[in-house]
Amino acid sequence: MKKILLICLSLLLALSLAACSAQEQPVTEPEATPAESPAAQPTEEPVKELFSTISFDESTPVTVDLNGDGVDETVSVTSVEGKEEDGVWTDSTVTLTVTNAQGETSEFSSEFNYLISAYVTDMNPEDSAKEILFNIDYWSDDNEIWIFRYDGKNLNQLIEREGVIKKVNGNELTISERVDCFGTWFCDILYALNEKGELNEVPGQTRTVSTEMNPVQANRDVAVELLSESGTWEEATLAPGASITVTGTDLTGFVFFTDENGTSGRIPVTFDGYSVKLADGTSDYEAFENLPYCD
Ligand SMILES: [Ca+2]
Ligand SMILES: [Ca+2]
Repeated sequence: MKKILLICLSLLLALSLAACSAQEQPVTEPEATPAESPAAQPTEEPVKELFSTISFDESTPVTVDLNGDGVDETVSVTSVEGKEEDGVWTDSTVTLTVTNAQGETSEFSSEFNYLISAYVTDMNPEDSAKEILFNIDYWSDDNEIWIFRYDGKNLNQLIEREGVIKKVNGNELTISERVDCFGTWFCDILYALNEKGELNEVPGQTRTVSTEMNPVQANRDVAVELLSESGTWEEATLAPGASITVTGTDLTGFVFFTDENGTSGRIPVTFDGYSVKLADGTSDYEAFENLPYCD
């Protein structure tokens, strides 16, 4: 009987030990899980990833699928400096080349001074095409922008226009453009490319201008509007000798500034081509001191 009792006790002990070890196992398993979890993470990433704009130049050609057929093309740019040979001048050229997988090339080339910038971007994520932006300085700030698409064989031009590309963000481009306003030569304007391949100004923006003559000084009474604390524009007058810092324009009806106290203000103007007229009919050159003439 004692023997049977001993056997029973031994069995109970063995069972309880087995139960203990069985309970311990789940504790060790979760410890192994964190080490495996990084491999499981990619399934949680977003399905669609937006194309990021690529900047390229002569030293860094780009390999990218331009026309969405799943096969990469190579986009490159080369410059050849103009030279004199036997009394004959050859102009400088900058050439944009797309080479497809078959080695066929499509080029855009012209006589320009130097490359400012070149990008591959995706201005419409809904279609398979990507766009090439090509910005050249022709001569002494005569800047030209082209936008191309590639169809697998040829570069097709969407846009040719003046300006310097300052920023590319999807279908939006910030372009520095020539403007003659309070002694500044350029202002930055935001454009958006639509699905038809047209570049339009983004409405309701203030174009940033930076005049080297800031602050500028009034030499007569100038009708302005100052932004009140309640957010309304109130009529005011700049006295002769008052200094303002010109900050921007909407290129339609106002030039914006801050005054000596840091108050925001705007001057009602009319734009006649590139020139600016104040409310009393005088030009910005007549009403303010030492503004340089711009072309
Ligand atoms: Ca392709
Ligand atoms: Ca696209």
